[in-house]
Amino acid sequence: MPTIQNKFKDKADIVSAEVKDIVKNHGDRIIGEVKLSQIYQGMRGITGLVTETSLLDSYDGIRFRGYSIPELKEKLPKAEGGSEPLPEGIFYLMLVGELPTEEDVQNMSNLWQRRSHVPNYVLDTIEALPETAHPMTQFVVGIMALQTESHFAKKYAEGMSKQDYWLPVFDDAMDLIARLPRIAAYIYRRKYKGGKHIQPNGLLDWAGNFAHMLGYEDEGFHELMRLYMTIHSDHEGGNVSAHTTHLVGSALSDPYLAFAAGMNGLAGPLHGLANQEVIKWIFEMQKEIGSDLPNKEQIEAYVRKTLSEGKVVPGYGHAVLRKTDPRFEAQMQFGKKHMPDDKLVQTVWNIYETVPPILQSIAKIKNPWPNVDAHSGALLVHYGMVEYEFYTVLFGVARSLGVLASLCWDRALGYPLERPKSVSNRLVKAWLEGKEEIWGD
Ligand code: HAX
Repeated sequence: MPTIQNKFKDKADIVSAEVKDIVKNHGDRIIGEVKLSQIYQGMRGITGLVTETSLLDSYDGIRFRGYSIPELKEKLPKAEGGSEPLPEGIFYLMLVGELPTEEDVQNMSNLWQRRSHVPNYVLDTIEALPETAHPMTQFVVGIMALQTESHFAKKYAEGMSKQDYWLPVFDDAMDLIARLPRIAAYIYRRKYKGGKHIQPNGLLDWAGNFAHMLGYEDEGFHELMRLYMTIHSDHEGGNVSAHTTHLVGSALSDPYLAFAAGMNGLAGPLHGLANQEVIKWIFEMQKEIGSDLPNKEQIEAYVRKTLSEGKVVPGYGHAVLRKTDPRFEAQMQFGKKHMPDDKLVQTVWNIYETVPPILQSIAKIKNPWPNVDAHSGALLVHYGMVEYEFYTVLFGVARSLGVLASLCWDRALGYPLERPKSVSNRLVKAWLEGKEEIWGD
């Protein structure tokens, strides 16, 4: 049986030949036009990247290698007795483009298990930070400390052919994914559980072991982690964390440097930090209203107050999606199955009934529907994980699967340094007055 590394390389060689052919024979085809408003407004809708692992449709939502989340829930291998997909499976699918067998997933689990050792100096580096440091800061510092382990950085320094870049990048990606749960769990136990750390359990799957190291032995929480890691893994290439990882990687910065950069982007409140903001906002609403199950009128009044203060309603809206995020729906289904009577979860559902009509009435808001972050916190709180500042770290561990699979593809396909053209306001004004050409070199 070919190793995962050989299987990836075989696939990549085929795609690499296809890409060369596309660029050679069709490179002059025009696929869109760019409006001035788009370059001022976050480049929305400009197609500028190729990403293999997943594709986002505004109405259909995310598809991983063509498979929707409901399809993956059915088709990906599960843990024994479980019903949620194992994240090892989605990584395999994103990396090689084929659904894995049970054996493929077991092999991936074993491979990550073997690569999971985190050197003590990494933990010592985290310890050097004040406990009060945000968990995302501790996470990025941990990743950066681990960078000394980079195969790519070492091989590049020794001198390496471009043809060989993919292999040490692949090794770094696998090492990083294997080690992130330990780093994340270490930060959680350090910050919130008095430094009482829990040793890994080599018999568990990647997400199950992560849940175990965090200190949660409830099988429901293990199932939640498997689902959470799977649905948060990727969201095509243009989102801030994926794009940043790709961009920094394009400078041949090694996977540790590139992934840490992506995580700094995930730590922004308009991106991954929204998951902590949602729960914080709901807790504040409960406190102000004086009820742990506010009714819809109370929720509506609180939403209007949030908007009147010039703040965003966290967990709602999206740069690409124009309907309820299928990742929100997957979490809602999990809630209905495991905790239908939980008041916080019910509050999330009541917010879902209340917020969209309000946001729909505001013309400038393009998407009034909930995104992935609107639901995740309430499920975590149900199992006792109330420390919402930690939530984005969970997202970060999950996001490693997609962005690092993509980084392997970037190097295997030989994608070059990313360097879009920018213009100045002065040039735009001169161009509008017909005084200068905007198309420079
Ligand atoms: N509440 C209030 N106002 C909102 C809003 C919301 N939930 N969503 C959008 N708007 C506002 C924008 O702030 C913007 O206002 P200005 O023109 O005054 O700046 C206007 O509506 C147009 O925005 P848009 O075109 O609809 O949306 P964008 O593509 O610019 O932004 C965001 C998308 C996700 C950043 C935005 O919807 C938002 O801030 N949502 C709340 C934060 C959030 O949930 N982020 C997580 C997104 C998913 C994700 O990446 N998870 O990791």
